[in-house]
Amino acid sequence: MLKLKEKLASQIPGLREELKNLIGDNGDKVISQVTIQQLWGGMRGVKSLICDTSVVEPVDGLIIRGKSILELADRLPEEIFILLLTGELPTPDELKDFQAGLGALPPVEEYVWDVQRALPAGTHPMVRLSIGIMSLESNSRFRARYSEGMKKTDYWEPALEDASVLMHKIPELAAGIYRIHTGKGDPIHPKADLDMGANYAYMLGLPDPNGEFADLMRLYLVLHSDHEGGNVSALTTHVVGSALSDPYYAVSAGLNGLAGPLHGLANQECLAFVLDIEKRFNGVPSEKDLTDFCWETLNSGKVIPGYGHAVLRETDPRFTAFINFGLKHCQDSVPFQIVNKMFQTVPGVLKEHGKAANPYPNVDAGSGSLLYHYGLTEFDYYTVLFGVSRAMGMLSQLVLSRAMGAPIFRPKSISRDWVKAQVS
Ligand code: CMX
Repeated sequence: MLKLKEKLASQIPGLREELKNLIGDNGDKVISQVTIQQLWGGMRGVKSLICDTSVVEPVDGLIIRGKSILELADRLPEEIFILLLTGELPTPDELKDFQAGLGALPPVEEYVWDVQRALPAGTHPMVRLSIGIMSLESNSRFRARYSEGMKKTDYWEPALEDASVLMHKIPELAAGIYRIHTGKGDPIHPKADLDMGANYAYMLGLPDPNGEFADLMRLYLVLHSDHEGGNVSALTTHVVGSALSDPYYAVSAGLNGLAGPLHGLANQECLAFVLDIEKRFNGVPSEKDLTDFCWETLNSGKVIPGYGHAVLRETDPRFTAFINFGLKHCQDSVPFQIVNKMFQTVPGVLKEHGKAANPYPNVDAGSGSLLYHYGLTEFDYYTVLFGVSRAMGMLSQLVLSRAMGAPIFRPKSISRDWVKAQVS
């Protein structure tokens, strides 16, 4: 891990200098404006945040540090974390150093499992994950260093230490949560010689005779890792971190946002939708039956999960990556066939419905059918997988915010009366 710290230490002074000059030379230039519609419209499209780890383009989708997500689909999650942080994919040496550093960290403490076991059986796995991360907080180096008195320019160092510990512990925590929540047995400790995706698959304890499930886990962790700074979980993490609450508080808060059905929980809803279809039609429905089912859903006031997006206006390339994986490995799976059928049918229905700005699938539309195929059938757990991956984006954004000395977040709110007076 030393090489990652050294790389960041060598980059940060230049980045700070660049930022100082950018603001010094152009601080009063206007880059965005806010309409009244946007005020009440979730601030959609208002350029008011900085996020250097990734951007989301309406048509091309997720771009991490200049590289499209499809270009990165075969990489390891650890490589993506380093790319997010530094803007560069690691050399084999840098990767090895980082993996060895993570592997040398201690496992999740036993008391954390006691906390998990004490929770009632009906506790949602996302609640377990959030509580689990908070129960690890006593490890925070950021909080310890801050209370000792630390220079602002040093904040990023303990933030990186916390981020690394969380990168190491979250997969183990999440896998243990799966085993406790589903009654499958005690948590399984990580193996030091496995990469993050393979380790996560191993710790979940599901059979994986040919390593395909580990491949899926690597892909899953890569595809969900980051999605710029304005989505609910990234923004929440940023806001909480800006108060100098340590990364444990900030990531736990971000995950609470991810747990919402319009955000990360959509993946659990998607598979429920697919299985409803399978049950209703006793298999893969005809196009006509599926169209009628979608209209029934829309006419009852519900959304079609996995379709639409606040920024994307085309098929999400992350969905494409999952479909490609499914076509290679899961063609016999009925839920996967239904996902494919939906892909051919739902955009037409949503276009005719005329409300959704984007009638195409997002990342959540396909992933559940693949997990289901490999025996991960408890779909209330799916958002936890999303969270394990998204923690990489949250943590890298946090470290960079501390490195750049980001101030406490405090936009100005105005009252409805103020707006009325303004327009009258
Ligand atoms: N099915 C039915 N109606 C939809 C729809 C869908 N999949 N997507 C959007 N709409 C509707 C909205 O509900 C909204 O209706 P109202 O005007 O009646 O409120 C209208 O179309 C306009 O919405 P939009 O501008 O297209 O979408 P938003 O930016 O407001 O919301 C999102 C984006 C993702 C919340 C929305 O598309 C949605 O609810 N999709 C289904 C849930 C989902 O898949 N979420 C996962 C997103 C990815 C993630 O963050 O993890």
